Amino acid sequence: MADRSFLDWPFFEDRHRELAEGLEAWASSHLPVDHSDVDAACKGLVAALGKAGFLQHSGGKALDVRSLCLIRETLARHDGLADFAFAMQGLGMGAVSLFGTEEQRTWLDKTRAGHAVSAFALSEPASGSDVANMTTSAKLDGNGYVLNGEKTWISNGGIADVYTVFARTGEAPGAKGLSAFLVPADTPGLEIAERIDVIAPHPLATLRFTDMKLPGSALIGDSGAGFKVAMSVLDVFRSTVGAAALGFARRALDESLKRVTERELFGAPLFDLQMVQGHIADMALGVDASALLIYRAAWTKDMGASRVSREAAMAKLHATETAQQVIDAAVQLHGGDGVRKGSIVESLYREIRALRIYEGASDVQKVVIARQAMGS
Ligand code: COS
Repeated sequence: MADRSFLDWPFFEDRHRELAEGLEAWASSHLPVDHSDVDAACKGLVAALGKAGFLQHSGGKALDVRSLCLIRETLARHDGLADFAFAMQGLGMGAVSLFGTEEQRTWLDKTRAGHAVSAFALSEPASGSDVANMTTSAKLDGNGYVLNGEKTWISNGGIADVYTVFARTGEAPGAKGLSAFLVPADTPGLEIAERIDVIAPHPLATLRFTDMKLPGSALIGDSGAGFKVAMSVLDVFRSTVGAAALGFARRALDESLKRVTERELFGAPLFDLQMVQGHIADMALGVDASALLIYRAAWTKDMGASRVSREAAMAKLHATETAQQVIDAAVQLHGGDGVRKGSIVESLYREIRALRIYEGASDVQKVVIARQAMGS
């Protein structure tokens, strides 16, 4: 059983502790699910998480980042795909939660009930980290817009019912000429150009927009404010990526504690070897340090900070990099079983890697932290 003592930290209120306990009980009896058909598994997870009420936390005017982090951490500990399904409902609707109109918020009712799947379409073939360089365009046409371009690495691409799409509207060059749009998947002009297979499979696609007509009411936030909309959403959700990494790391530590107790070497449990104790100590320290950074960032945002770029970047960077090391140590402690296809630590080893890349690669988090440290 993973360490739960962190729930007593002053970052949390009783409602967080109740949420964590309730979700733990639900996850213990519902997860993991069968991953052989990831599209069906994800849709099923969204429906189940919606029915159980947990998706109510994924969006809305009062996004509580501590709840988002606790949910991601818990789900990731039980099933990476369940974490993914929950996270994308939040990220996909993040712009609507923070900046949406009442009409746009009707989509939130569906995504929070688990009746619709959402996605966040920011990255492009030639601009991932460099958001301000995107080329997908939304040209003004009467009261509406015409959307053309390509988005790639889009999680839930192909199964989403609704996309938040960022495009160049051209009010100014670079970051000041982008806008965000709410695009239902059945809008004519959207094509799933490619489905992408990755080492920890989940629904992922390249989207192509060809002369797609959007009404003026599709605009989320102000025109020209798309970059700030995207960054504000990422400020909320980056800490939660760290929380998912923390969940994977806690599971790796748990599995390792079992392994070093049960497995004997040279006539005694593995744990009797001091080098093994060294691994366990490094893993436990890494887990607690990550948790402190994550819940510090989440608490800071929940207390009303307008920007938590530094805190969120530190949390994501530290937690994802540390989880990679913790999981690698877990694989080592499991010996051959650690690389056996289908074993828990083998799947954690595949699951963690993408978290150091998506929603801002580790290198980008360092840029954010350094600029914040310089006060710029
Ligand atoms: N909240 C609100 N405003 C923000 C902000 C934030 N978190 N971050 C930046 N801004 C504002 C800046 O203040 C600046 O506005 P002013 O010119 O009015 O001061 C504007 O946005 C441009 O910011 P900046 O000059 O820092 O932009 P850059 O093009 O240099 O981009 C990085 C900075 C690299 C940090 C940004 O592009 C980034 O986070 N990239 C990673 C994107 C990502 O996560 N991609 C993965 C896709 S999602 S899976």
